[in-house]
Amino acid sequence: MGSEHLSPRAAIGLGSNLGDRKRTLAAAIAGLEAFGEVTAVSPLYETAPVGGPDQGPYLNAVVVIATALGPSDLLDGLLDLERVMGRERRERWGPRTLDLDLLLFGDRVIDEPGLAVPHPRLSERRFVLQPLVDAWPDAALPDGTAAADLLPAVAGQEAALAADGEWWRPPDPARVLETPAPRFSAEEAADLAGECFGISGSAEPLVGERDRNFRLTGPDGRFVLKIANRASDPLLLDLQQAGLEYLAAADPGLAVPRPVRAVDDARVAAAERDGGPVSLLLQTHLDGERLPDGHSTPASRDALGALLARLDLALTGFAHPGAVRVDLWDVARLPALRPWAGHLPPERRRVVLDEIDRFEVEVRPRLGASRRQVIHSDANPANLLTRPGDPD
Ligand code: A4P
Ligand code: MG
Repeated sequence: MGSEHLSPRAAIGLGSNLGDRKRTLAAAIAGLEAFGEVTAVSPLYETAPVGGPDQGPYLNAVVVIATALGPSDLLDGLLDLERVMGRERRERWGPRTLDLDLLLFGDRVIDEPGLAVPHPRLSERRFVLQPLVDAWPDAALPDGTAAADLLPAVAGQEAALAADGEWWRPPDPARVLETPAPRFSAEEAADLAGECFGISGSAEPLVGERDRNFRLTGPDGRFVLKIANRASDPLLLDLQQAGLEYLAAADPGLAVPRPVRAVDDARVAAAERDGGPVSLLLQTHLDGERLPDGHSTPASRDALGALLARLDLALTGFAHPGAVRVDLWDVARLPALRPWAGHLPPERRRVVLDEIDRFEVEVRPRLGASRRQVIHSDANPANLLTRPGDPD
């Protein structure tokens, strides 16, 4: 909370009326944490659309952050976040997966091309004012008008409480590691592949960390069937397959698995077994050998660097509502690991905590204003295949 004195408080309005609205807004809040410290989140309101064409109801909320970014860097960050989460810009005031508006920035008045603060339509809209006052009861416009005093004039606009309290807290990211991979035999896997993907063949188990994986071999070729961990977020499963579809179109020559759609054209197939839901992904099988443990030569590092560069280039422009998520592996969320430092011996703990402090002061403010895109960052040897007999 100490940073509140040092950093201006900014209020950000969030809106969504397409897709899984609540999930999108919760993920957006996880994304906002890159720009500063989230100090308050309003309840969630379902609101009737204001202006624009005929469209579905919105979910709206307001987030308050203490940020070291300047207002135009913050706005750039918000626009980037909208983009990577798959916002389509079609028409003004039209339906959208995610809209992020900078409502207030301390007591600043800004009137520049592309940035007006306070947000020009703030005082006319209950879908903004109500959650703003909930999250920041003494919020005021730069001229001193209390936001709460503007509420009676908009009381006629529809806004129904959709969720209060902790609606935005993401599921515990450690849960998927603690939930064992689902148990299925090879016969059951082959059976599921036929039912969900119309593919016949024999199945043999593969190793997997969180999911239950099988290699399928049959008349249609070789595939990898992944039976997802029950704790997996469905949006993230969809993200994996959507990313592979994007790669297939952007760089068809890239040696990555190709996703296969289910018989009902879903990216992630859904079935039921033992009274519970099962989510399945199917991808083409890549032939190759695992990189031998510890193998690292100039040639192999060079090849890996080139592959990753090509992969990330091909992912340029890829957007998906699941693209922002809370993950223990996300370097941008380093400070979230602080509580775990207690498990380290004292001398190493000091080094780690100092590094986290340095990250908060020096890296995080710059990171927030940097451009972002989805990239692949887990090229560890267990995730790589090489040409048989040629680990370079
Ligand atoms: N821009 C300038 N100032 C700001 C600011 N303070 N915050 C520029 C955010 N953006 C700002 O925005 C267009 C441009 O505005 C941005 O590129 C930025 O440079 P946009 O989001 O692409 O366009 P838009 O959202 O379609 O238009 P606009 O005018 O921003 O619409 P609003 O005011 O955001 O309204 N009804 C309900 N119930 N709930 C809603 O959330 N939202 C809208 C959109 C309409 N009706 C709604 C809701
Ligand atoms: Mg907007």
